[in-house]
Amino acid sequence: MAPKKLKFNSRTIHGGQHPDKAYGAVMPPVYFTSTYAQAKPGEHLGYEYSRSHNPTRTALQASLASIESGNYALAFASGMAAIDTVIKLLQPGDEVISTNDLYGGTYRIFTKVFAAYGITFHFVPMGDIDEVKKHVNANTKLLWVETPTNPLMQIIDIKAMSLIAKANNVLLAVDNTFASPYLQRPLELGADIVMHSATKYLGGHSDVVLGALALNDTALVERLAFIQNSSGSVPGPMDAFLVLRGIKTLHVRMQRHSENGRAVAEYLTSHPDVEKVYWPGFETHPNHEVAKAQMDDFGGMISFVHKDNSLDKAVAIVSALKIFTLAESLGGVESLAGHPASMTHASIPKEIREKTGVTDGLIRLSVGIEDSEDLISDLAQALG
Ligand code: P1T
Repeated sequence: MAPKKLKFNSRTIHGGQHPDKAYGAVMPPVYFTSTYAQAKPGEHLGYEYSRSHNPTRTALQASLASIESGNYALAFASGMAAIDTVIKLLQPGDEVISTNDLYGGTYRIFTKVFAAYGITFHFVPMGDIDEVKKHVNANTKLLWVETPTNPLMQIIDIKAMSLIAKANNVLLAVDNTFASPYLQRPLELGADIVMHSATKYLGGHSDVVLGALALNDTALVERLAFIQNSSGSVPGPMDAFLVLRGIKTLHVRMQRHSENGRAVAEYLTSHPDVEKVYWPGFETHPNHEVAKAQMDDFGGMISFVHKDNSLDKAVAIVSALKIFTLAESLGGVESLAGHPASMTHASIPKEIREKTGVTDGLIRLSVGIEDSEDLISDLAQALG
């Protein structure tokens, strides 16, 4: 196994990996099997049943742990399955403090699924540290942070959240989907759990749905693995293989996503008909200093609003794009455009999402790794 001390780019390729024991295959075989032969009851080669463990998944988990600077990782059937498992650590009566701007599906599982089991969720502007402190009480068990947030690219100070969590004996989980570990490693900043929709930058090619958790604590990973095995929220071996393959080019892709993100964000800012551009790389971004301190670059996720800020205008722009594909999701090599109000954030009631700035006029871009000149020409023609 490659030493843990390797630098990040090397870890994307070698972290936790070793040639397969059977024939020395450099990439782990896709172990399509549900079960494993036992010589006698309980006497086996470390694998019993693929809901519990699978060698392809094990290889992916070792890679995920390595790139997130953690001791452990667990791979899940989806990002939502990973979130579901974290919340199942809680009991009725427990309270969670979460960002007020977050993926619509996360908001949905919190408010429509787990609230019914007696868990209370507070959605707070976590850029305001005092506001977070105000909501902590004896029942608080978890801080749920998304940074950058989806879709408004707010930046939450992970170190500051970790100080609050530690002072109050509360877990801190960070959804690192938008940044990826190339840009930000929350465990190094004091988080207890890092969560990913690996469907996005980790997979990187829009061909797989998978989720992940990474962490350091042995007792905690045992509890999470127990819940996962009990619920059965595991990915198949082919999906694990695809994400492992994606991770091997994460650093090269993220570098280009960040370069193209800057070029597109600067173009949009200079456009006379664009009213507002949300991208943490701008010095004028309200949390730019925190972003600079905790991220290595600013990535390829951008949201913007046309000066009309209307549903009709947003629909006209996203429908006119030719290189950007109008689609849910993000983080693939190809550029995608989305309309959060009607797509990814439709499950958040209009009055709540509009309060945080997710208006009907908001457009979200996942800037891919094409030539930035082509992406800018496409936006130019769509903006008319
Ligand atoms: O789609 P899934 O792999 O289950 O992951 C859910 C999820 C969790 N966290 C964040 C920050 C996410 O963005 C997502 C999924 N998001 C989209 C599909 C989207 O287009 O925003």
